[in-house]
Amino acid sequence: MEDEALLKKFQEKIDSGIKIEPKDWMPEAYRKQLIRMISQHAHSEIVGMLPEGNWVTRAPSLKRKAVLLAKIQDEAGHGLYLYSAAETLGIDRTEMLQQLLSGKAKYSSIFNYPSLTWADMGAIGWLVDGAAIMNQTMLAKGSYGPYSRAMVRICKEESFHNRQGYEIMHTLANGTPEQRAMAQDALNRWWWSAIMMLGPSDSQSPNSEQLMKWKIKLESNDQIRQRFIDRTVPQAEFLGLQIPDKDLKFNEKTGHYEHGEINWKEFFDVIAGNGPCNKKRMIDRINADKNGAWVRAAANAYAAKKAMATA
Ligand code: FAQ
Repeated sequence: MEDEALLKKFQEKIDSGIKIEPKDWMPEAYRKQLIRMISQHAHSEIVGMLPEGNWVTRAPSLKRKAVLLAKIQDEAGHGLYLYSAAETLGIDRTEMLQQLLSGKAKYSSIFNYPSLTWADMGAIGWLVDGAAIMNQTMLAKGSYGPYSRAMVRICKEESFHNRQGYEIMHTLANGTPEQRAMAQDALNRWWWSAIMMLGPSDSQSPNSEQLMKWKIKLESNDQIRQRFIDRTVPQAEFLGLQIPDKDLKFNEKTGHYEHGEINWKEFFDVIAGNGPCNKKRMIDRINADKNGAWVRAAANAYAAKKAMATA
């Protein structure tokens, strides 16, 4: 009975737009869903550094290199905000990282595709950050205080990432025929995976209903996907590039673009670990963890020594 009364009060709070804070009562399932989502999101940020890291040493100019480095460092920062937000729910970041490194935890499907040319740095910023922003501006209005506040800050930085990607695409699309071909090739390879990273279609999304009731998510995967497509197609047109979807058409009545069939088999294969780069991404993260062990040990030793000195 007590639980039912608490649940009712909890739902009323959410329905009236009051944020849930770490020390507030919350159903165990709400806490677990948030840990699942926030930790997957944090892992995505740090695994997401890898495809771009591939081009740091081969950026076409010092300026491009500096901007790319800044973007990659931002992603590490996003990981930190998100691990911290998850920790407010009673899980330790060491445990979350262990779940990632053991292959138990998920991270975004999109980062299991290779970054083959410099134009991919443009396509990732334009399409991947573009899709991420579309989702995250919605998550920034979500019911859990620490996650929604982290999202506000992350979205500001993602906007810069999105612009830098579009600017790279714009430069290439207005460059030599070879550069233009590189831009088109990158769009061809990243379009469908960017569409898919927004999650399975609503009919195949087991978590959405409960997440929307709790206002962790305010819109469904398909709603966000539609908004992303509606916003991105005119941007491709402005670049003079072709979206690789022969069935894409604008519906005058609805005011939305209709798209071709999405290859959900590919999506589920990728999240099951069988994408082109899943194994490489895990090996790279495991090595990064091993190579960073001495830094963590030194930082902990320094903190312990400082604590003893002030005790
Ligand atoms: N990849 O029931 P739903 C970024 C899983 S950040 C892998 O619909 P939900 C920034 C899902 O976990 C990108 N798995 O799930 C950046 C569930 O499995 P589970 C990351 C996926 O939670 C840019 C199952 O499928 N953003 O890009 C994916 O309601 C450039 C059923 O799905 C976030 O994580 C996927 N794409 O909706 C960084 C945002 N989609 O856990 C570097 C926060 C679904 O039950 C460079 N997360 N699954 O075993 C979300 O908004 C949601 O979790 C969704 C999925 C929308 C991703």
